[in-house]
Amino acid sequence: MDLEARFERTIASEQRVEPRDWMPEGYRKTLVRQIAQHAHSEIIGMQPEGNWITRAPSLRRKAILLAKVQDEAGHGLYLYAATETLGADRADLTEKLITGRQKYSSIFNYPTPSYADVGVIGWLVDGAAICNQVPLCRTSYGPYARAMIRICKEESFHQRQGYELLLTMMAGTDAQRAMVQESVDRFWWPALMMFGPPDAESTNSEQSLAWRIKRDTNDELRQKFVDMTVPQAEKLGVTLPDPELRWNAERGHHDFGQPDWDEFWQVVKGNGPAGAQRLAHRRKAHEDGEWVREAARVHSEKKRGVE
Ligand code: BYC
Repeated sequence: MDLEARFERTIASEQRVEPRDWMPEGYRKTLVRQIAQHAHSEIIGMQPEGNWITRAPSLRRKAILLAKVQDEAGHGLYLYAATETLGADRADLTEKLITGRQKYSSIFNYPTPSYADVGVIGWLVDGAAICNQVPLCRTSYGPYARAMIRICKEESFHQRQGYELLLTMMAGTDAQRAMVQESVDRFWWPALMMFGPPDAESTNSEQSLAWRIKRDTNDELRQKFVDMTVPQAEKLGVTLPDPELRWNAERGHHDFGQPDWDEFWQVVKGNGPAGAQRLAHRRKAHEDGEWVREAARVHSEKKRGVE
């Protein structure tokens, strides 16, 4: 059978495309782009919360936060490994990240000045990540779909730890409740931006949906996230900072306002409030790790008997 027809049939019949299968070059490139951005997001995403590890208020909170941030490193590694099955080179992807030639999620360019941010990131950012990533367990490329299954299980632990931290803070003092509300006010709109631009401006969606790399549009997932989050906010006792937010019985969904899309594009271009700091930190970590890469290289040459 013609290779292209076989590929199309695999996609149409909900089978998975595997590394040794023939695939169109555009499909391979789109996957490397999306999976690399996702991997970079996990690795850069360690920084905003990592900021609080040394200052977590108890041993229990510190152990939970350490475990969560370590999980994110693991997610980055599974995802880089998935790009390698497509012929990408991890060192090259890292180089592209630290020189600003490849993107990572806009959300990680916002600072975390308050300890409540740890809870709010778990609740809203991991909550948004779950909405976006559960459908990716059914993405058409096998290694990516399988990596997403484990990632999603861990993300749901992350979301619960965030919500549990916020429930505890909301049952505390007025000052603690105010900290939570202030953090929700800062993170609500950036969390909505995580789903990407509105469908009309999403340049990649049409092709990615046709190839079943993406399973839902950006706006569909954003709506799902809002519908899921509103009752959680009510239970928690916080106000979501959107005057247009209300239940629409006719649609069976919440209506809500639009994020500031100019701000989104500025952040994506690298002009976010903590953008330069995040990349500088990642670049330094990479340079500081040079001796490890060098030692590993020499060790493997020794084992192969190369002088
Ligand atoms: N930030 O055509 P579109 C996590 C770019 S990790 C920055 O709709 P696509 C977590 C987009 O790349 C979160 N850039 O794109 C980790 C494209 O530019 P290029 C990351 C964005 O790919 C640690 C342009 O805008 N999750 O959750 O079809 C701790 C047009 O957009 C963003 C993933 O990566 C953004 N928010 O759809 C806690 C999930 N949005 O590349 C949590 C996998 C869009 O053409 N990725 N852009 O130059 C996806 O599902 C899709 O890539 C997206 C975007 C829905 C994000």
